[in-house]
Amino acid sequence: MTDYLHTYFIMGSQNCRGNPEEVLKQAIHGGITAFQFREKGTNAKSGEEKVELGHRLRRICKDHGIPFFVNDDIELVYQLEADGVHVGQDDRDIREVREVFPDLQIGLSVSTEEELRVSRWDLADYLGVGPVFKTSSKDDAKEVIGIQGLQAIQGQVPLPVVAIGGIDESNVQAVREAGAGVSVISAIADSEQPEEEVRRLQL
Ligand code: TZP
Ligand code: MG
Repeated sequence: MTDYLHTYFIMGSQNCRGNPEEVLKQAIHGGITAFQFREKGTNAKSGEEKVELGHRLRRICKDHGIPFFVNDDIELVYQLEADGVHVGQDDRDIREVREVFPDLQIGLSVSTEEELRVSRWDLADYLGVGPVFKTSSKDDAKEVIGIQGLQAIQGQVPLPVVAIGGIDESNVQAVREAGAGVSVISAIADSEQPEEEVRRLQL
């Protein structure tokens, strides 16, 4: 597994119990290995507000040497000078994204073997696979695939995989045992103690 995928924190202001910058700082102190800015869905910021928050979070990551990814928004990748971008099946085509960003890290979401088959996963640096468990953080989440579904996809591609969806301290061990990286929104962003929560995910 690629090192930065070990504990990959994803969030936008809409996911946070506290101030997003504070949540991110605490998560970094707890030991996250990458961050993705995903300002999306109900109550998400847009326009200038989104860009400004992005700049502040980007700065925090830079100061701490944490790779900074942007979800989906190509323009924002430029504006924030992100280290990478994550795209879903319904977002920008990964061929286009790879063409504009030949040197950035690119992540691609995959939830089924069928999606994998029709995807240009060979253009990605890693796959985000899930939802492995039930999630409330994505309105249009696909069906839960379980650890078995995760392993089925892992077995088919020579790419590092980060698992997503409903991962918390109660089930993280199974994901670690499968050899996948762990990505998390709510277990950290909606925690009263983000730093401690990150530590509890470090099996
Ligand atoms: N893609 C599949 S599930 C999911 C995304 C973005 C949300 C994961 O959030 P949580 O709170 O860790 O279940
Ligand atoms: Mg997307």
